[in-house]
Amino acid sequence: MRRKVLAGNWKMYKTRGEAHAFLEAFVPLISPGAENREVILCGPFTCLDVLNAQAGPYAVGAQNVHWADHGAYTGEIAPQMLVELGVRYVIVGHSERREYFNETDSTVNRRLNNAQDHDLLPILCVGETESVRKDGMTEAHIRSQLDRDLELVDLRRLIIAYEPIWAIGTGKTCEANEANRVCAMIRKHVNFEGVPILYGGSVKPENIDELMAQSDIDGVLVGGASLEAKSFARIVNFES
Ligand code: G2H
Repeated sequence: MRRKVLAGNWKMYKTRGEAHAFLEAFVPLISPGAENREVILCGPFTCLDVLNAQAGPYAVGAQNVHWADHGAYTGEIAPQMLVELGVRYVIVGHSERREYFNETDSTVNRRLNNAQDHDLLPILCVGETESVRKDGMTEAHIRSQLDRDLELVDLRRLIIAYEPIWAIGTGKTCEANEANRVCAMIRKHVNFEGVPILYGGSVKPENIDELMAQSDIDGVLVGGASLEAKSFARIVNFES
C-alpha cells in the first residue's frame, strides 16, 4: 500500500505571524484517524523555521532549491540551508516556476538531483497546458517532461505531482477519473509502482473525497485551499 500524502503549497502567501496563527488553528483540527497520512506544509522560505518549530508531526517543505551548494546565485537557496531549518521536502518544477522564472527540464533535473544529494525529498510537478491538451498531446508532453526531469533521479526518494496547468487556481478541476488516468499513465511510464503520485489543481474540501477514492491518486498538492486552516484540515481529514 502506497502512503497517502497531503501537501499544502502556500506559494508567496503568509508572513511568519500568519504561519504561526495558521498552525495554532490547524493542528487541533486534525482528526486522530489522519495519523498515518503524510502531511506536508510547503511555506515561503521565511516561514520554514516557524513551521518546523510548531508543526508537530507534520513535515515542512520548501518551494524551490538550487542545483549548486553555494555560489554567486542571487536570490537562490541551497539544499543544506533548507536542511538546517528542518526542511524534508521540496517542490521542484512547479508550472509557475517554469512559466515565470524560465525553469526548464534541464534546470529541474539539476535541482532534483541536488535535492536528493542532500537527502531532501523532492516533489516533482509535471502537467500540460490547455493548448497541449486540446492538441491531444497530454501524454506525450508529460512523458517528455518525465524523461528529461528524472535523469539520474532515485525514484525511491521522490514524489510526483500531476498538475494540469489549466486547472491551477482557475477553479476548473480536472475530473477525478481523468486525473486518475493520467496519474496511472505516469506510474506506468516511470515504471516504479512505489512512487507516490499526487494530483494538484483546484483541490478543495468539495472534491477531496472523490479524488482520494481513485486507484492511482495517492494524495494531493493543494494551493489556495491550503491557506485556510479549516479547509486544509478538511482535506487532510478526507473520508476514505
Ligand atoms: C497548483 C495548486 C498547488 P491550486 O498550483 O500546487 O494550486 O490548488 O490553487 O490550484
